[in-house]
Parts: sequence; C-alpha cells; structure tokens
Amino acid sequence: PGTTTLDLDTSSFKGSISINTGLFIGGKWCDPVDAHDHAEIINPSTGKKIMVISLASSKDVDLAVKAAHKAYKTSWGFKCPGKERGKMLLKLADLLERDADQFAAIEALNVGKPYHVAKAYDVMGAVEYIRYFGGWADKNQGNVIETNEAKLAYTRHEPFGVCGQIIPWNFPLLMMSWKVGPALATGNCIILKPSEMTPLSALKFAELVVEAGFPPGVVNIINGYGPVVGQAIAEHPDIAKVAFTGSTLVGRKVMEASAKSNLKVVTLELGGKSPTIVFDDSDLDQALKWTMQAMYANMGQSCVAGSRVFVHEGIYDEFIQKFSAMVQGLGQTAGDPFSANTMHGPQVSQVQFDRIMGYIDSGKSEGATVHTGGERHGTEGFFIKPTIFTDVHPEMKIVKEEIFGPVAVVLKFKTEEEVIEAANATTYGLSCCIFTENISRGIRVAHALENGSAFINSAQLVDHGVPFGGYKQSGIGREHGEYALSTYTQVKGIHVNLGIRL
Ligand code: TXE
Repeated sequence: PGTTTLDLDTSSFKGSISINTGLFIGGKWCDPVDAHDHAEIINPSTGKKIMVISLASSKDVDLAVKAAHKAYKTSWGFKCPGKERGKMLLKLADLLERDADQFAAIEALNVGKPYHVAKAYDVMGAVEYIRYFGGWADKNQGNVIETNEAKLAYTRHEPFGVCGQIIPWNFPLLMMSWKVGPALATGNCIILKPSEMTPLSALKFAELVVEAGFPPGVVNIINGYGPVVGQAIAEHPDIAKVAFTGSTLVGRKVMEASAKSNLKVVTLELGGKSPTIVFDDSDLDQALKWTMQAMYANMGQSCVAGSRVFVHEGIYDEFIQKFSAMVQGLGQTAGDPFSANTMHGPQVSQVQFDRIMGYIDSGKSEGATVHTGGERHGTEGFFIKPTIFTDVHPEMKIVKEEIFGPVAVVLKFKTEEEVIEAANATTYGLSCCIFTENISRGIRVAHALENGSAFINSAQLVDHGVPFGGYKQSGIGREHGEYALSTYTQVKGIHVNLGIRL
C-alpha cells in the first residue's frame, strides 16, 4: 500500500498532507485482495484529479470482519473497561482537534466546502461529537427490576460485537464521527465504508485511530463502491448491525440485504424535503437569515435542507424580495473554497451537478418561475448558482423530490391548518423550521409536523446531545445523545434465582 502527498499552497492552508491509499484492516494498511480496482478522487472545484485510491471487494470485507471479531473477542467490548474506551475516544478527539487545519483542507479539497466552514462546522463538530461519546463510554448502565424477593433480575446493555457503517459524501468527516463515536463508546468494533467519492478524510482519520491507541481491528476503514463493498457489508452474516446514511433508495437495499441474510439490526438516516414555515409575526430579519442557512448551507447538500419554504401571504412579497437579494449575494461569493470570502462552493460531483441541473430543467418545463439562479456558475468545476423557484404547485417534481442542491421552492400560505397539511404532504419526515414570535403557535406547529427534529426560530443547529433521525421514509433509529447508545447495544435480561425451589 502506498501514500500520496498533497502539497497545498492556498490562501488558507499551506503545507503537505500525506494520505494512505490502501485499506485499513486489523490496524494495518493493506492492498485489496484483488488489487485491480481504483478510484480517481476528484476536486469538485476544478473537476481535476486529486489522487487515486484502492478499492476493496467483498473478500476484503471478509478479512475486515475477521479482524473485527478477533479484536472484539480479545481486546474490546467488555474486555476493555468503559473508562479505557472513553480515554481512547477523548484522545482521538484531541488528535482531531490538533490536526483540524489538515482535515479542513482535505474536506475543502475533496468535497468543495469553504475551508473556514469545514473547520468550524465539520471538523470541530466531529471533535465535539467524539469527545461527547468518549464521556458516555463509562456510563453504560442497566437496571435492576423488581420481581420477587427470591430473584435478582437485571439488564445489561451489551454491544452487538461487529457493526457495519456506510456513510455518504456530503459531510464525510462529520458523518464518520456520528457513526464511530457511539459505536466505540458502547464497545463495538466497526467496518466503516466511506463514500467512494470522498474517502480522504477517513483515510487520514485512520492514522489517528492508531495514534489514539485503539487495539488493531477495532476500527476498520475500507473504500469501495456501494453495490460492491456496501452491499457486502449489508449482507454479511457475521455483522450484527449496520448503520447507513445516504439515499432512501439505497436505504431500502440495505434493509433488504439484511432481511435476506442474517436479519442484522438496521438503522437508517435518509433523505428529506424539509419545510421551513415563516409566519407573518416572525422576526423577519432573523427568519430570512435562518432560512438561508437552512436551505443553502453545504450547497444544499444536507439531509435537513429546508428546501420547501412556506411564507405567509401577508409578508410574502417583502420576504421574496429580501430573500432573492440575499441569495444573489450568496451566489456572488461562489468560488475557491480556500478563499476566506467564499460561502458557496461547488456540488460534490459531476453526477450530482447533472442531477440538480436536471431538477432545475424540470422545474422550468413544468412552469415554475426561476426567481433567481437556475444555472451553472462559471465554467470550471461543479458550481450551481443558489436558486429560488416561485409559482410552484405541490405536484411538481421540484416540490416533491429531494434535490440535494442549492434549490429552494417558495410557496404562499394563508392559515396555520393549511400550512401544516401542506408541510406534512411528503413521504419524508426529517426536520422542519418554524418562524413565529408566538411561541405557543411555534410549539403547536412543531408538535403537529411529522418530523424527527423541529427547530423553532432557528435551523440546522443539531446538537450532539439531542436525538436526530427521521420519521416516515427519512429513516429508522436515532443518532446523537443517549438515544444513540441504545442503537448500538442490545439488552439482555438476566434472572438470578436466589431461592426458588422446585
Ligand atoms: O447516494 P447513495 P448518492 C441522497 C440525495 C442524493 C441522492 C443520491 O438525494 O442526491 O441520495 O446520492 C453507498 N449497498 N443522499 O447516489 O448511493 C455509497 O457507496 C450499500 C442523502 O451518492 O445512497 C455511499 O457510501 N451501500 C444523504 C452511500 O451508500 C451502497 C446523503 C451513500 O450513497 C449501495 C447522500 C448499496 N447497494 C445522498 N449503493 C443524506 N441522508 O444525507 C451505494 N451505497
């Protein structure tokens, strides 16, 4: 297995970053068993190659599962006390914080995120997340349950053993931390597959896993195509649980593979078409800023993107005029992710660029009005101008389907009842934002909306302590907080006979 050194001389980061190109199995770097598949990793700002990495096959998944089982039996799970697991996670968080600049540079280069945003949000978010779960590692508690005096009954929350984790490309490092933190805190070993488009931060992260002192085989990171390596993880008979973040389409495949193999436990974090609702009594200035953030952060490539904006008719004209001006302003910052002024980077890939442009074309041909944007930005890379569609109706594809790009649809409403019904008229149920100064109404609407998260007078402020996940076809299970621990443990009820005689 080799390494590639990236020499970066940008306005935000100067220096060399070396990245292993192989597979990280059993604590060591290795080549795939069938060493013939490779992926070119592309810089989405330019469309040009950054480097080449090796891709695994199902044979490598088998090796990783063996290494993980060995680690679980000898040196992890309850064999390694929670306080020791916690120390390693805290060290891992410290190391990530130490190398924050490098990781931010990798995310800017490989995903096109503005460097300063990647550092503050993706990298520091991952640091905080891993640190938070490091704190949970020694707080795994069962219960004693009253039965009768001749019996002691109690529960143990036991790890699954070996878990598969499949993550997407929109927040490569952050999504990895969401998976790795609770799994390791509860004593599981993992086989993690990053997206084949954005594997570089995961490869760098593997080096920190070694430095933090995790026993070999506890964390295995293998790159590969979804239908090959992802599928092999989902159907592996010796993996007890799989956690997946990605499209609803593939989420179904993961569940199906689990059902057809060993009925492994499946948790899914899938897509969304989240509503933002702006009432006429909202603090308009704040509502506009948060609506912008909800929709256009990460170039709209966010599962919680507030992509359906419902505005009360009483403030619609003022809202749309100010919103357009702000969105155009954001578009003017598009450019080099390493520049301090950039707030809007490229979409992650040519495929995503084409998919989003396809949605923009469909909106135009279905008769919606492009209020602003609606076309590519520049001539190089995968940049799309932040876009607003108006004059939309509920049957249009751009209103119904997840676009996963910087494209908002803005709709007018009259009453609270009407907007609740319209906001719920979707197969998704991930998140929602409500803007009103009437807090009773805010809470009432938050309770009525069918979503796993609701933000009143804010957006996107997910917190590592507060459960996060989907209603309906946006997912199964919860990440973050204590709730995440329960998705990485299975409960055993233990009955001790203290004197019942037959
Ligand atoms: O996702 P995929 P894609 C949505 C978003 C986007 C669309 C398509 O709407 O436009 O999905 O993106 C792995 N078995 N989201 O095609 O394919 C794949 O290698 C097992 C929302 O890139 O779902 C990658 O690691 N795994 C989302 C991961 O699944 C498979 C984030 C996600 O890729 C597999 C990303 C298979 N058969 C996209 N096929 C969110 N919830 O935030 C692929 N994969």
